[in-house]
Amino acid sequence: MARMPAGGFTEFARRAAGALLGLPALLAGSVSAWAEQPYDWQLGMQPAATPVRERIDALHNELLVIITLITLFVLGLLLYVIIRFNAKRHPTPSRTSHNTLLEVVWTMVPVLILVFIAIPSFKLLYFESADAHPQMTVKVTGHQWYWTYDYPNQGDLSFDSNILSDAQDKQAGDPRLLGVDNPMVVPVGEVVRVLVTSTDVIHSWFVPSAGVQEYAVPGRTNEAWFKFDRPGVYYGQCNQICGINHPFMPIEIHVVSLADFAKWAADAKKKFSSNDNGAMQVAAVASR
Ligand SMILES: [Cu+2]
Repeated sequence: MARMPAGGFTEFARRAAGALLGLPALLAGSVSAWAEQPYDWQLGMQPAATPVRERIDALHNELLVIITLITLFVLGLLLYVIIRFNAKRHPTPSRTSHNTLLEVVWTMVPVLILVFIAIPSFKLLYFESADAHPQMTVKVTGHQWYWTYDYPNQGDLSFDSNILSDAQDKQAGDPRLLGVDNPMVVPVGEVVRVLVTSTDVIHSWFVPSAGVQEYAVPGRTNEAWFKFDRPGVYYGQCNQICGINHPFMPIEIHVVSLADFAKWAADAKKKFSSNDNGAMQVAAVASR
């Protein structure tokens, strides 16, 4: 897997220049190498890797245009007031305190803008919430402070995913604090339903490039879905403050071909067959 090169500022300058010249296609070859994680001097968000994230980006860009126009309009009004009505040019101020038409307009226009924004926003919420035809399911369970992944379509395949040490990260080629011992593995191009829950406190399963952020609430199951459109390694983190080791429960997802997934699943079933680690670790934490 290609990794983000270390030359942070050079990459930033290259990317900024590309964006300014409107030649992002030139960089397309190197973008895939950046897809999986944040990098030094990053501008904007991580590249989208799923249809949900693409739509999130689209709404974000739409809102950016609206926000920019509103900000420029307000800036224009401010400048006009500052220049036209300052004490020197306008020594006797007007004593007008009400203007019905103006008041109706400045109430209604923001309401209409919000309604206009709400329509694509609700559409996106529905699109994100669930896919009616998932091809497989992975259950994600948050613990203080690691994740457990269950694959109900693969027998009772279940394993824990713990953070690696700095030395192990280096050895595995993982970015610091983002690598795990047992990553989640899913096939590329398949609609994967994730069921997210927790055994102790509220966690949040957050994978930026997938556009998934789902609360892991004890006694409750939340649902999300993703469909990765290209293979690779994608990273995420728990983003709900969940205790002292909150920053040390990363998420690592390997997106592989269907054939590789079948191979991995067969191996994983053997590897984790007698693995009762999850229950044991929870018991160990509980008895502390
Ligand atoms: Cu957490």
